[in-house]
Amino acid sequence: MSHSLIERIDTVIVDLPTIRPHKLAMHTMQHQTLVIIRLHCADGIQGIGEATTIGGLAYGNESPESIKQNIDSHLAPLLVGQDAANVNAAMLRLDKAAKGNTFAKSGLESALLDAQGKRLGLPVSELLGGRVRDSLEVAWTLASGDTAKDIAEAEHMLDLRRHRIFKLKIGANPLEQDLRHVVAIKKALGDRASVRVDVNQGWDESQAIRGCRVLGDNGIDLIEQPIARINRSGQIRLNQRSPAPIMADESIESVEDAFSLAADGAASVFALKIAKNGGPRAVLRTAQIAEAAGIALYGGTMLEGSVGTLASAHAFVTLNKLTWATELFGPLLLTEEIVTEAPVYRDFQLEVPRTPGLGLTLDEERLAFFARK
Ligand code: MUC
Ligand code: MG
Repeated sequence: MSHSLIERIDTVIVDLPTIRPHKLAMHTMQHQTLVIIRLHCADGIQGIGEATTIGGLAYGNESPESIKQNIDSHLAPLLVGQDAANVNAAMLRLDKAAKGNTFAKSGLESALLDAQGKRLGLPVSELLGGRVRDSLEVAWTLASGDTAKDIAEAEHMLDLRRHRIFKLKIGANPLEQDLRHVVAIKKALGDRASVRVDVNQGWDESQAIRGCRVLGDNGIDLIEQPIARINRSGQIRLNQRSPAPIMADESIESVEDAFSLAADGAASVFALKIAKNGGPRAVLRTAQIAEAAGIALYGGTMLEGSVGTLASAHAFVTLNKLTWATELFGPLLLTEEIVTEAPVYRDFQLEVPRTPGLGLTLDEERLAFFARK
């Protein structure tokens, strides 16, 4: 009998404050909520994972509460008694019994990989085939909602040598106001920074035709999810006419979505997110579809804390080419940590640990303090 049988899976919801309000088209975050997963194995190994979304149900189909409930009631019972060392068989078992739920599955797959890495003494990146780099360039999102504040924040990040790529959250304000905001920030930063926007589906096609042209003509490097994910034909048209590249984010809710976007020619860049594909292994399947289709890659985030951020990072360091870098800054948006040693950000990069598993240890006291009662 295997010693690596799964004995128990615990989930806890953790609410952590953000350093400032973070304004997206669909929601303003005042805090972030993480679902932390602990997978206990018979050999004494504990794997940790995280399943995190943005703004309750404002962003995706799963909320922190539904993620916890679905793991506790449906997914964990399928895994208890199974061999934690066979990640493939465990994830196939979940996929066979449960549709969708990619956020919950991503947290569980991360925990299985963390456990197996600890068991074998290998970093998760090596379980995923091996890393081709040790660190990842990380963008910062300017989303205070105020142009002057955003410029000051960008200047501060450049001075610190922490970020030189900035993504601006737009789509909530009238189009012309948003365009003035972005162009003013690009003017202030000039060639010292790459400036991109994320519209989070906030425009209709008529607005996007003008928005993409003005932004492209004013030096904006990348336009993320300008229109609704369901408007596939509009995305195809925009991808053909926009002077700046179009990146798909919300349009990808599964590996199958990635395939059909690639087949339709609906984007020239994919935002890779472990939560939206079902885990670090699943997101690499989307990356492989993109690579085969000549679509460029960007390492995306659902603003996870340290656990989810490093689960993403271990997958992204295995990729040959990340043309548009990453946005794995989630832990830096939070005022508090629930791990003993926070991920290291230095010289515009996130360093990806070479220690076993994800390379993180939960701080049990901090976790208990911030856990939702
Ligand atoms: C998104 O839509 O990309 C990523 C960075 C950020 O500020 O928000 C997220 C979600
Ligand atoms: Mg986005």
